[in-house]
Amino acid sequence: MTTRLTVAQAIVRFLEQQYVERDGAETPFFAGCWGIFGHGNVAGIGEALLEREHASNRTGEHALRYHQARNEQAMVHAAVGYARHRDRLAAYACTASVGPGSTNMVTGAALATINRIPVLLLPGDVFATRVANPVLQELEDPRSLDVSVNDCFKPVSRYWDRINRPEQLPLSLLAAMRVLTDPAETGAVTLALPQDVQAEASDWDDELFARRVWRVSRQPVAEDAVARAASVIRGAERPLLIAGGGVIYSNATEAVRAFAELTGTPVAETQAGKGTLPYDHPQAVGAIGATGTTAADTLAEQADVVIGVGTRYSDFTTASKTVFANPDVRFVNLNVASFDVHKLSAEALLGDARAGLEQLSEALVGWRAPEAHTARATELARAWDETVQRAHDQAHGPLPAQAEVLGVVNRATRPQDVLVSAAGSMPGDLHKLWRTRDHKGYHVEYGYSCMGYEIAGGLGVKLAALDAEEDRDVVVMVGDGSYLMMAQELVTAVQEGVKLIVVLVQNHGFASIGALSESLGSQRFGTRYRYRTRTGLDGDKLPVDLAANAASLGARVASVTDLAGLEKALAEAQAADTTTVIHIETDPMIPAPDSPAWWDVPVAEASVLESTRAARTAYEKNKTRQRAYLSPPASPAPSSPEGSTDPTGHQ
Ligand SMILES: Cc1ncc(C[n+]2csc(CCOP(=O)(O)OP(=O)(O)O)c2C)c(N)n1
Ligand SMILES: [Mg+2]
Repeated sequence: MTTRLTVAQAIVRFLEQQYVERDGAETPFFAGCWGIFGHGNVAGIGEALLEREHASNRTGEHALRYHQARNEQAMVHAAVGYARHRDRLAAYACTASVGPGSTNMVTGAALATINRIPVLLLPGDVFATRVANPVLQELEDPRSLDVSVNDCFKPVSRYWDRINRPEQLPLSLLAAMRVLTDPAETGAVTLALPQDVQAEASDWDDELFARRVWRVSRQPVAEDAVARAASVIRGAERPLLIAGGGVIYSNATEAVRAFAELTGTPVAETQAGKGTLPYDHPQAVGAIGATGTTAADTLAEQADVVIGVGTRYSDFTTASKTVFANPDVRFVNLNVASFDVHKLSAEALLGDARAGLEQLSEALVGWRAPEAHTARATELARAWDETVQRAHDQAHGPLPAQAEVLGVVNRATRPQDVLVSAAGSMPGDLHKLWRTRDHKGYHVEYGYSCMGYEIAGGLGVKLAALDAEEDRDVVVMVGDGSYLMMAQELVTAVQEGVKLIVVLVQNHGFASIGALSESLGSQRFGTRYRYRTRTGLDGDKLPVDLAANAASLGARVASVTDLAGLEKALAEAQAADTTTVIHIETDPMIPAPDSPAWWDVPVAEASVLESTRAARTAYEKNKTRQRAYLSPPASPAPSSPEGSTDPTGHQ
């Protein structure tokens, strides 16, 4: 049997029938489709979504839900926020018009791919038939008419294709689904859709539209690898486990806790892995790396075996390859992606985080880290928590410090509420200071650290919580710089009746880059929002009123001047049905308690500025601490039963 549909209609029908299954639970993969229409998709994907909305309204059948956004980059952020909160088991498609609408999505694509979060991008493309070319917004590359702006998606997509003929579609759709649902492969998937092809009809085999279930099975780690890793860990005196985002996505937080309690290993967390253990678990030592706690970073410095689970070891995690300072340090990595599992010359445990941790726990029965090590980790964590408390209670004036604002928000929110942030001084402060009490309670996008993710990403998280029927407030913390870059999805939150609580921290510029700039000798140049004078951008503060701006976008707004006001406004926002923006001004010159670790940001090697020359001297000293971690895995080969290690069974 066949059905006659356009390419766009076939895509929508196909997407509606894709399901994933993990641990026996089967759920639809696509929550819907975000879109902004233009001539490149209005009568293609746009028409197809309209037909399905009509059908759904008429008969109640399952159809792809359409969401309107204000900006294509932001709609990809919303899609990513959604998919991350759903542990990558559900995602969105995003349709954009040919040209600028499409390239607006490139940043979102990079963000998705870097964070390993699935999103299906459907940029419109120029006519495949080329009869009327060049069309409005066409690139016209004189070297090849086969090039369009959508080629920009290639390096930021895990799968990229252009559908030039209807016959090509089925295989590409299946390839897209394979990548989107594979935890080792996932990221942005781009199917560029020429505007004429979207509207072209074909007779499709009905099997294309049959319900299809993609199994996300928990790949166990090979037994010989488990045995090797266990022998390395058994030799450890100062082990440290690092929990990355893969722990959360794999639902392996309980397995980490069991492993930690069984072996006495302390647990540190990356940005994406934060929340793996509640902050007050005796073996939780908090944030690792450049924005790490004194507890985690001290333990990392001395660790002889580092067990990295579901982490890609970004420079923030490794403090630019300085934080693991023990000359004999060895790594054991558990990761579903081969690309990540071999990093830092680790003993490689390729497989699912939960399955692998269970295997490792079994292989380590009877072994514990020295009691003194476990007890010391608890002590160090307690000392850091006292630092956090002091930062919350510093009573700085006349304007509060940002750390105090975080403290009030942390106290006012429930354990299950989700904190969302992405760029500026907030992620580092939150990584160190936020007391996470639920494994989905902390959502900071720090793979791409993209200014503008905050509100759009928060909208996606809230949609995900609603779809999963979870009672969670989503609290977005955003700086004035990020807000000015991309605040407009507040309109979408209002349109969708989706409630966000946005805490907007006004400090008149880029405080984070200001502090970084100063530490690197660049004197906060270009980081304050000030009027131009004869000497530069060093006049009075700009007269922007972000509270008025938020109100103009339809949000409830509370403008507060102190912490008591913030507390009251948060309580009112929690009681409200609609999105609230709470505007508070802070003192940008008061940093959060410092992390002991370093971050490699190059300083000019030659300069007339004394501040730069001083910073360069410090830089060169720090550079000498960097390590390559090239020492090959040194574990013994496992002893095999029957004297054979050949997996094929041949002697
Ligand atoms: C899209 C984008 N552009 C530039 C940067 C570099 N950057 C990182 S933080 C920052 C300033 C953020 O300002 P704001 O949101 O006010 O936060 P604050 O630093 O004041 O806490 C900049 C420019 C970035 N991360 N993302
Ligand atoms: Mg700012």
